[in-house]
Amino acid sequence: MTEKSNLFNAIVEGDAPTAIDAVKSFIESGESPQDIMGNHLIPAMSEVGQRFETNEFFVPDLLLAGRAMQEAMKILNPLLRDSGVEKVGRVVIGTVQGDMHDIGKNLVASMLEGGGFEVIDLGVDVKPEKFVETVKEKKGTIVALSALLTTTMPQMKKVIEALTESGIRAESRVMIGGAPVTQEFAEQIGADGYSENASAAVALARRLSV
Ligand code: B12
Repeated sequence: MTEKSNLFNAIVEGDAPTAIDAVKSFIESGESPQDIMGNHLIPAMSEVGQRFETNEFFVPDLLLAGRAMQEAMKILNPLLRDSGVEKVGRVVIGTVQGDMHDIGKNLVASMLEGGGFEVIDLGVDVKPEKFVETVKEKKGTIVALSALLTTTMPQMKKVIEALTESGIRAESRVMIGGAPVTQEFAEQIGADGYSENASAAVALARRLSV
């Protein structure tokens, strides 16, 4: 078995100790934290999602895979934080109100940190006012919203409305993502950008911060 499939399988199977060892050995062999995430961890979580969709996996499998992923990220996060030489911008990220999914949001946050952004992670189930409060602290902050439920997607529009009502919409930038979110939806609610995955989110944030 190759190391790549070792890490991929460890995440899919929710085997945290093997995932940790595999991540360490990738770091030792010189693979960048961004590549470890993009080439192994994200594809593994996508596989977990697909297996759930096809009833091959159930909630306990998801939780185990999510935990293995978090353990792997604990090793990568400090490296990602240190890899950006100079901060290129500030992002406040969170999963919108009513939504508890955070695996994808956490990946985006880590990739943004690795891409040189200062990231303020508000967690899950975040109220629109909380985003507004954090944006007010500093001009030019990018708001990154995640939603995994079709029922919570309208909350993204609520955040944009709250920014408008507070008079800070013009000076902020809003990017959105999550499995059910599309470019079309982003345009519909007046978001400034959408990206499909964590790697593309970094390029998008860079575009929005110029
Ligand atoms: C894992 C999971 C859970 C876990 C969450 C654990 C956690 N800590 O996050 C648990 C078991 C807790 C869970 C609970 C529920 N879940 Co759930 N869950 C999933 C599952 C299988 C995978 C999601 C995931 O983590 N994917 C892997 C990550 C890496 O992908 P991602 O999140 O899409 O993120 C990527 C991109 O979208 C993007 N991205 C994400 N966020 C952002 C943000 C920005 C700004 C940008 C630019 C990009 C971006 O980048 C990420 C990395 O590339 C999905 C199915 C699926 N295929 O999506 C169902 C799914 C989302 N869940 C679903 C449901 C219904 C629920 C529950 C309501 C179940 C229930 N009956 O209780 C609850 C809801 C609880 C709540 N209030 O939120 C449905 C939603 C259906 C719908 N149409 O809305 C899905 C689609 C499953 C299904 N087919 O039924 N779930």
